[in-house]
Amino acid sequence: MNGAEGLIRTAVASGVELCLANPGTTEMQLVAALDAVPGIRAVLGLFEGVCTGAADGYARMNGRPALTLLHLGPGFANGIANLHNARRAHSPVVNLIGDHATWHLAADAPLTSDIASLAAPVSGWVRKCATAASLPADGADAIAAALDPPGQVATLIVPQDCAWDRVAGPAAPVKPRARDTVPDARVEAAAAALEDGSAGALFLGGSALRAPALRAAARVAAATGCALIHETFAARLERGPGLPVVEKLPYFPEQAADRLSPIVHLVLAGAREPVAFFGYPDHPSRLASGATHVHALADDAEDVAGALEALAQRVRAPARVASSTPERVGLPAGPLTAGALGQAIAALQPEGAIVVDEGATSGLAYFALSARAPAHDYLALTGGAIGQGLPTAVGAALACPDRKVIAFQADGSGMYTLQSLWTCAREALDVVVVVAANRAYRILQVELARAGIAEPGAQARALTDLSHPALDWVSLARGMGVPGSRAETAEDFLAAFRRALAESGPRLIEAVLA
Ligand SMILES: Cc1ncc(C[n+]2csc(CCOP(=O)(O)OP(=O)(O)O)c2C)c(N)n1
Repeated sequence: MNGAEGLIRTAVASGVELCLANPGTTEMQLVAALDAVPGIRAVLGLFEGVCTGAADGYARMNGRPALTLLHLGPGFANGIANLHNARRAHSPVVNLIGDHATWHLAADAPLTSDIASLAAPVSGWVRKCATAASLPADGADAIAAALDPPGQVATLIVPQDCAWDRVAGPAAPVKPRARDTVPDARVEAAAAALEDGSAGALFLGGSALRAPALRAAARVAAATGCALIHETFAARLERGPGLPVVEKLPYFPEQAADRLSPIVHLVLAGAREPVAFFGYPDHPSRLASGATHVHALADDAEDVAGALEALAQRVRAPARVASSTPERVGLPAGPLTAGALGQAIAALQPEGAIVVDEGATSGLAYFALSARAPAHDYLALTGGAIGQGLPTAVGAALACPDRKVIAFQADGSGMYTLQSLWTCAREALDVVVVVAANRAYRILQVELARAGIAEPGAQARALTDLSHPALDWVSLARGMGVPGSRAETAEDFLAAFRRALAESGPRLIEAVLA
């Protein structure tokens, strides 16, 4: 077999089941190998940011890496923003990037570029395959590297001659490293801090937002009275009956600092110490003041759930705590404000939904309103690089074909990777896209005001306005094979959302906000 087939056979043996691809000439052997070897579903994305964001969403829901198949430096570069988000989400992803044949690089043909330099900032592991003979083992190493706790982006550059030259066969899968156990001393220190009678909080992130860790955290809270707060942008937060309602740390630094200021002991589990999203004059980067003692219980690469369980035992927590019961918010009526939109989604989202929130300013109300909705997963924009929502919804739907995916999508961010809609249609993905059409880069208008620009000039207004011309999302969706409708009142939206939830396959609702 050739190197490409050896690599794909290795990937199948390693448990890989999905390849999100936008290939070119240098990937033709790899494309052919996806047919020669059964076991990997190949899904075309019409822009590389769709492929990389979908790999992120898939990993968040499935825990296993998908392959991306990308074309040299420029193709990879188109996928970097969502790999940045994947890196922040600690998602395992394996990028396969075809490159020119080793001997052709010296010719400096038009598509030649320094791929390794492009890959480095978003990849925890980068290797360029040297010969066909090593390609299958390089693939096994890449997959194990992606799964290295807590999960990371691994990038394998595959010169085309390595893909077409003959190899002896596939390589054996490499066992990924296990998470390290947290030393007792840290559990002890966290317990002492939370039991000393002053205000304490567990600050949760990464794998601490998954059910087993959340249940242990709830028990710690029951025993010590500590608050449960989670990082502002969760890769995957499990919510629902049996799980505690966890507060989200506010986004704006003043509000976040206010929330943290009464806390004497802040214990980190799976999260790093919170910092401001941006630097502002006269505001420190750290959100906790000098009066708050920060204790690191567990890094996300460690056994966070085990550490929280050990902490629960150490503080003699009850074996179980009364859990939240599902509680639906009422139905909104009248003008379709962002609040009404969030309320409508929270009121109707089905049990088992996966909610991908790139609603930006329009999504703010939804989070609290859905706190007691039936069991669901909530996925946020981890790295601030917008254009993540629709691709992540694609990946979540590919990972969980039996669950309804709701993509709560701000319009400006949605335009970065709207080609995702075509992949939804082609793969018949069960995704309901709700576009919060405020026809503005609203957050940037807020930031202009925060920067003291009370009356933005014509250019500043133009650079934050999306209303001329207004985007016609129903037509954009139709053009990519997704049926859509437009809602202008809460009642309109409720009717359209009910219909979309009752049907299967992709649907889009443009919610024109009041
Ligand atoms: C890749 C990338 N490009 C640009 C930005 C800067 N940016 C942040 S928010 C934003 C606009 C968001 O508008 P929209 O998605 O419509 O949400 P809204 O603020 O209106 O709620 C932009 C351009 C970014 N964060 N990431």
